[in-house]
Parts: sequence; C-alpha cells; structure tokens
Amino acid sequence: MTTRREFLQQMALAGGALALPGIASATSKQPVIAAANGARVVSTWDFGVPANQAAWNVLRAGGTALDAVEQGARWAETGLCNSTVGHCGYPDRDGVLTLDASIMDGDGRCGAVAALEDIDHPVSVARRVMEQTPHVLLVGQGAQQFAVEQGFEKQSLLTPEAVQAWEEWKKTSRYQPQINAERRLIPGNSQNHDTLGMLAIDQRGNLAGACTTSGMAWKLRGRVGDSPIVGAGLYVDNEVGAATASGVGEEMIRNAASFLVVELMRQGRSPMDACREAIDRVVRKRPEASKSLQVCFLAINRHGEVGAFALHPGFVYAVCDAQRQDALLDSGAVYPGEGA
Ligand code: SD4
Repeated sequence: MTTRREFLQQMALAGGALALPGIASATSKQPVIAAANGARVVSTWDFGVPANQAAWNVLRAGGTALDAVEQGARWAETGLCNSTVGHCGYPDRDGVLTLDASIMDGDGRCGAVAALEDIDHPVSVARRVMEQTPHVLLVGQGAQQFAVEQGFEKQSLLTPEAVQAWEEWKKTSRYQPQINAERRLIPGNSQNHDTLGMLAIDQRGNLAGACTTSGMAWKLRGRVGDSPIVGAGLYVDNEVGAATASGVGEEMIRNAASFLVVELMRQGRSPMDACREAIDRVVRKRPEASKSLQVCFLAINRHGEVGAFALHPGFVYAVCDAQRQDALLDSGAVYPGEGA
C-alpha cells in the first residue's frame, strides 16, 4: 500500500489531484474529487484507508452502501487497536470505557447507541436499533440490555494499555483534548487515531454513513459526544449527500453540524464549501475556544464529489473507489497551525 507521504508526493507531482484539477483552500491545496461513476467510500483519518477496504469489498461486489459502512466501521472497532474506537478505546475519567456509534441510510432510517459498555461492535448494535426497534437512540444500560438480547456478547473491552494510560492520566486528571491527538504517538500505542466517520455511495447511487468512537478520553462519566447524535456526527440524505465529523463533539452538537453540511449542499454548495462554512460557524460561535480544539468535517454529495475541512491543519481523509483504493488526502483548515 502506498504510504501517506508517498501518496501526498504523488499528488503534488500530479498537480494536486486524482487526475483532476486542484483548487486552493485556506491553508493548503485540496484536490477536487470528481463525481464517481459508481461506488465510492470515504472516511476520516489515516485508518480510514484500511477501513475503506473493508467497505469497498462490499461495494465492489454490488452490495449496499449501508452494508458497506457497517463493515467498514466494524473493521475499525476491532480490526485495529487504537485509543479512540472500539475495544481498545480509552476510558472516561472513572476508568470506564463507553462506546458511541450511529448508522444512517440515505432514505432517512437511522439508529444509534450511546454510552454502551462491554459490547463490541456498537455500529452493529446501532443498526439493530434502526432495524429492530421503533426507536433511534438507545443509551447506557438499556443499550447494553438490548445488545445482549440481540445476541451480542458481554465482555470487558478495556485493554491493559488503556488502564495504564488512565493510571497515568490520573496523576494530573486534566481534561484537555489535544488537537490532532489521534495523529501523535502515545507510548505503548503506536496507532493512535480517532473516531471513524465513514460515508459511502453504492452502485445504485444510494448513500449511507456510519460513525463509531469511544469518545473523548477522560470525559466525565455519562458524557456523550456527537458521533451517536444523528445530525451532529452523521447525517445522510439520498436527495443531497452525506456528512460526518470528528473532533470535539460538543462543537458539532452545538451547530447540528453534519445536518448543516448536508443542508448547505442542498443549497448548492460543493462538499468542501459546505464543510468550510460549517467550520466557519464553529469559529463564529466560539472564536476563542476554536483556537485550541479540533473540529473536522467530511462530506460527499449524491454525485460522489467529496470535500473536507477542519479548524486546524492535520485532518486527513481516505477515499476509495474503482480507480484508487488507498488515497489519503489533507483537508484545508481555517487556522494556520495546530492551535493555541
Ligand atoms: C466525540 N467526536 O466523542 C467524538 C470524538 C472524536 O476526535 O472524534 N474525537 O466528541
């Protein structure tokens, strides 16, 4: 597989595009991804590349976007061990690992779980909520009870590394989310990435999305971020497109951000312009706070065009389609550096 550095170098040589013209964003060249002739899947952060592969296997075989994003998210939940998704996630400040996930189909059906404990594959539990209940969101003990009733195994997901990191954190007990923490190496955790937000369009032109995370490490017990909140961390509408988010979820909830991105696309904005406007809203609402936290949006429209934008540089997103399976691109950003 092409490394990220190699890919970005190839991009530079190719004029900054996947064989397409590039356009300037605020702080970096960001390629325009052309309309897909067929299926395409995109997702957040470096580990989106292998997660996309899991989704692509479904799309390539003619499967639905919904099945594809579930498989992609499942891969992230167990296929890799990192500190922010699934079974290797870092716990809250009380040492309890809680998982949040959502899934949404282009026809508006959706399901989610929040503060789910001791159950692997929250995205699949979210899908069961969508398909097997009249509800959209189950939380905490009720979500766990439902998962067990659906045949999911109850098991401890907290790894010794996560416990060790928590013990270390307790020495200062400071809650200070770091910008792009997901891309920095943490001792004992060589693959420290972040929430997986994944969006797909299938061969029939249907869209779907999924978002899965263990949330912000060291959060207050009971804290729920944007990822399981439909409209905040994820929104999909076959008429327009889909959007997902990563970063400090409180900002996405305040701005109903993924819904906002989709509605901006409905008004005619490109995916990147829509993401950028949503980022601008975050800044306008909390100008000081936005200097020291990260928020990232990723969007795809119904034609398969893709765009992304972030508060601070460093957000990367993975794109996979019939032409290229391992593309990893830098988003533009409002601020020039990694923040205050
Ligand atoms: C949350 N948005 O729980 C998630 C976590 C995340 O970068 O994406 N962190 O707020």
